[in-house]
Amino acid sequence: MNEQVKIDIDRAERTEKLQGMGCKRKRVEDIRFTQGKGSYVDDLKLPGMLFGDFVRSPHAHARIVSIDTSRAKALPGVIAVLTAADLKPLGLHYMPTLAGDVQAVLAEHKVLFQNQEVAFVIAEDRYIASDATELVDVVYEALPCIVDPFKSMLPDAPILREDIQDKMVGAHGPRKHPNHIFEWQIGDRQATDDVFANADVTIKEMLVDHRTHPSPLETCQSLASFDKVKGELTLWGTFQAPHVIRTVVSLISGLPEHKIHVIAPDIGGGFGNKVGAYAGYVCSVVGSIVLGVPVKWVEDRMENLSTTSFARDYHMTTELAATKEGKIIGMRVHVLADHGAFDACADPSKWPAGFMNICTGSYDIPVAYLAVDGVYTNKAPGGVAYRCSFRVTEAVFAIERAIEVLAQKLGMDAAELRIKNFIKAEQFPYHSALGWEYDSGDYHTAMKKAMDAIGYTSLRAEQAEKREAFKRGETRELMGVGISFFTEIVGAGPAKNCDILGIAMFDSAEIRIHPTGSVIARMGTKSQGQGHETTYAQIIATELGIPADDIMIEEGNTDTAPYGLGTYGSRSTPVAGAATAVAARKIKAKAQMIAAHMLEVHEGDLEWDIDRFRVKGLPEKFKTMKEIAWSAYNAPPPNLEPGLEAVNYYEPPNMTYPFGAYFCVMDIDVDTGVAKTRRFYALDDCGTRINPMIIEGQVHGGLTEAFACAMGQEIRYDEMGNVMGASFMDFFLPTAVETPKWETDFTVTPSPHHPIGAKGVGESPHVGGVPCFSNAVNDAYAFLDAGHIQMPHDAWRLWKVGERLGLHG
Ligand code: MCN
Ligand code: CUM
Repeated sequence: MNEQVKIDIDRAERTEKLQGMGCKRKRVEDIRFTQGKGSYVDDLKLPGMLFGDFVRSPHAHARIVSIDTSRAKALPGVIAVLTAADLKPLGLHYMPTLAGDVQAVLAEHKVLFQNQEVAFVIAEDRYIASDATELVDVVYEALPCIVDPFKSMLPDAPILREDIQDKMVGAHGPRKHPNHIFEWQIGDRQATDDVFANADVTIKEMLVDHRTHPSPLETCQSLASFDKVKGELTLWGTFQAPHVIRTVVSLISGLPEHKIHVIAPDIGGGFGNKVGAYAGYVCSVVGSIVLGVPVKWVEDRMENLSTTSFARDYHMTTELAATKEGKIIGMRVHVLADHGAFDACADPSKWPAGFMNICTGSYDIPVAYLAVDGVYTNKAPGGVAYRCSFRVTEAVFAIERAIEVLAQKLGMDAAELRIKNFIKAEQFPYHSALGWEYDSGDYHTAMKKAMDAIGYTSLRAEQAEKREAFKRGETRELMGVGISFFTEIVGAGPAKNCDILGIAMFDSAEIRIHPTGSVIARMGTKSQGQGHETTYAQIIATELGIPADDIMIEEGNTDTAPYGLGTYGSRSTPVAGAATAVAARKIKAKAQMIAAHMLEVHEGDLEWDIDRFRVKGLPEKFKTMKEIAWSAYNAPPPNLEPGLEAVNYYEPPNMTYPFGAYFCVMDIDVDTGVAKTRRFYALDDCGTRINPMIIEGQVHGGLTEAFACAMGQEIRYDEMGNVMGASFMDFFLPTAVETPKWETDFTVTPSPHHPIGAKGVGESPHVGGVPCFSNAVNDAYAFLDAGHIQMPHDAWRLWKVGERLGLHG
């Protein structure tokens, strides 16, 4: 074997040992998860711990005439019953929301949605607490309610929020009606109107992204323990953003922030449901402060589905203008956003409609205008949840459905229309009409790869034949080909436009190398299943040449982790992932000085080689990172402090813009409305890929949730404001039986501004998946002049489409 081959093998072996970036490293957290050894909030048991449960409103809108807690208090085992009257003297009957509104912790004079929190019973165990909630006597006087957001701002609509009815300027400007929350506008209205007035072809469609819910396996929960002697509060909870919760608790309780210890242990799925602050958290804290013992609150499934953060409920009037050749020349969108009874959207402060203005999508659209009106209704609050990237789900749904509607009007193939309008690779960084700077992309390459993989041309040929056969009465099956080419915007975000409660949306990493060369690293983010313990270690492994197995990642304890804004909006990789790389590089710079001292050469004479610094031209003279670590504690160079650690707070210069090309082939039985997904192909480009296996897992999960939303999931209300989908009897949660098989693929277009070129991926499959399914369904019926068919596409609704089109004979 010649010398070079030996060197190559040695380097390959050393690289493999690291299990660094690009490696399909197995998820280290799964060892405990698959053995049932995870530690969740409900696993925590403290001495003397009590349990809280809510009395909830049966009405969607009603006046509270009286609350009598005496029967409940008399039940043995009941310790206390809190109502708004108890919280009011503490100033805690309302809490601030992340959207600049206030939300009732316990309802005072009125209830505004079904299952709203009215009283909090604290008892010796959960069952007693639950029994006692039925003994709290509340007298209500029902009021007319608003379920349809289009009726919110009618002149004679009942005023929902009497607490702010005189406040005609909200957190985001003037309010047009007492039930109006905000109007948000962006883009050049006049120029857009002019383009529409003169366009060859225009389309206009009301696209509804219906209300749904993330429904993580583990519901929202908290455990508060107040130490009266030390004046310290420890709060365990299902928090996607533990530091933000600490700050919020400090601001609303008046407890100094250093005396609040927030801990998010293992979390059984978040999906955006665990970003906001909930009444249950506040009540467990107040309960513990008042009683001096730990108080736990654990939501049940119905409470989770009907009260904590819902998703979507965007009613989007979407218009496109184009030339007759199919060049899109303008976009105009008006959104009516149903925010429920309180504006508790978890958006960055300046973005009341999230990043909805990414709605020009992957296309080079010269002018656009977007206006969003947020309104109150008698429904649960929330809105930003469920793999949404701050309303990018809605934005992508709007553009990807609209482009199909336009293709149909133009009589053009939907893939061809997309390709014709794509932003070209050489246009990046691309400035969109609605204000974003897309960092990088190569849409044409991705689209071509996807079309070849799915066999697009032959699918269309097969579809044409099937349509003819259907018309001849030879088959009762319709075939749809769904396409979605999405552009995401993740990694909130640059301080110039992203903050939460005034705190800039940076994130952080602290890396500490121990004398023996093993590592602990702590982040400001918090995994809920995304595999952070596995993947951050891979970044460090590659950057510092230390095996990932020697690196422990810790998140979720605000006492030990550096301040960070948490995990949502697929921001962990774009922001904390960048912080990790930068902190590692700081360590590496110091390590180089130590290595130079050890090898008695000048720093500039050293070069990095996988896991060591070696002397240029003398590869046999080297010091491994492990050796350097020992030296850092044992004999650091003179004038250099001992130790080897670094922290970085990373403020991203821009967002990252992942993208993808998705195709779905669907067969629908017109007589039953049953839709079968024959194939689903997803090509994702998230820049540099840290762990391809975790990415694939993220894509599988996100697509499964996209399938759920598009094909059946819904939080529906009847005209009385009764929530119809608040249990898994009614709310569609796909199992392995219904879930299609996923085909995944990728291209790699690194982010030019991210230290390792990585973009986020966690939400992409959901963002791209929902319109892909809906487009497949719509495409199946398109040749029958069905018009736009609204989601969700469950069998009952598709059967009704068949009825409406007279297909059932
Ligand atoms: N990753 C990678 N290479 C990339 C990008 C990401 O290997 N180029 C890996 C990351 O290292 C990380 C995972 O993929 O392990 C997701 O990373 P990222 O896209 O940065 O997203 P976050 O970690 O910030 O996760 C948030 C995102 C959101 S907002 C929702 S909602 C969602 C999602 O993640 N909720 C989830 N995926 C989820 N997956 C699980 N299991 N549970 C949830 O609650
Ligand atoms: Cu919008 S759901 Mo995720 O951002 O936690």
